[in-house]
Amino acid sequence: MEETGQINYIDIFEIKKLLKGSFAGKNLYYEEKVDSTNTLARDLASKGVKNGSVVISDCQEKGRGRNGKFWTSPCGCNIYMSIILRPKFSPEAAQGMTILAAVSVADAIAEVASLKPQIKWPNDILIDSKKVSGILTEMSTQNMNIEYMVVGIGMNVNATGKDMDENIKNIATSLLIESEKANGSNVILDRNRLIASILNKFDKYYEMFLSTGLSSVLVYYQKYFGMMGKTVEINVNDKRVGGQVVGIDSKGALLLKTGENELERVVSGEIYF
Ligand code: BT5
Repeated sequence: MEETGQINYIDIFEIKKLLKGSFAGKNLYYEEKVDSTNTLARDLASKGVKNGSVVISDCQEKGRGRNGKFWTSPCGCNIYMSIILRPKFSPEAAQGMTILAAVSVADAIAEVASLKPQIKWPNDILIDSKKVSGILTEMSTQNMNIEYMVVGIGMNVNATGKDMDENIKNIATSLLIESEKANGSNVILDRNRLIASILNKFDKYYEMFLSTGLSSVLVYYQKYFGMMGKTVEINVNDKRVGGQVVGIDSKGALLLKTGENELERVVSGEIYF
């Protein structure tokens, strides 16, 4: 950790030193500025870079969320990275990667920043009900097989209020803002440690997923899943579905109790509490 006022640079040699696993991040690509790490990762993946390669940038000019939404990506303070996967599993199982990334991010926040994150299915990490991280999973398929996947992770680390535009000011937070709230600390956080921690966790959960399936990862996910039993509304393809959250199934879909004996399985959507 470093004092406020100092910049914590992203240093891929430092990250490499901290990596424990042999998969995620073994090949690291770093660019000071990109349009979007997901776009660059897709480009590299289509040119054949290795399974487990990771693209990191210090800032993005066209950071993307889901369905054409934006991801605010100021320079010098946050994490923007994308993991390239070339899995053999079916496209149906792909949603599990968002679950893996979410639990990896939550673990890293707890480990490095000692904060208490919550996962808002499917792709948001919140602290104290505000969004600190988002995940954008994309894939390219050929003949019903996955050619490659890109798991993009954005995390607000040392951003302060002035780094956040009007659109997100009320809904977003950063690890630094939450550390100040929790324990008065204005010590900036080490992005290299956070990146390495996310990748180390991802390695662990990916191996678990390949050997025993998503159910074993969901055991860890439950720790951060703040929605069990809650009554929610969810937008599914412009349709609103209301119900009580009763779980997540083995493919990563949300299970909603919508009536006395009715269960709806939601593959993706936007939740409103
Ligand atoms: C997401 O989408 O949350 C996925 C975000 C993924 C970003 C990473 S960064 C690395 C990689 N490269 C990319 O180009 N993208 C990935 P979604 O659930 O659709 O949420 C988008 C919404 O989050 C926006 O409409 C805003 O309301 C809000 N938002 C935008 N920027 C934010 C930020 N920095 N912090 C918190 N919320 C933000």
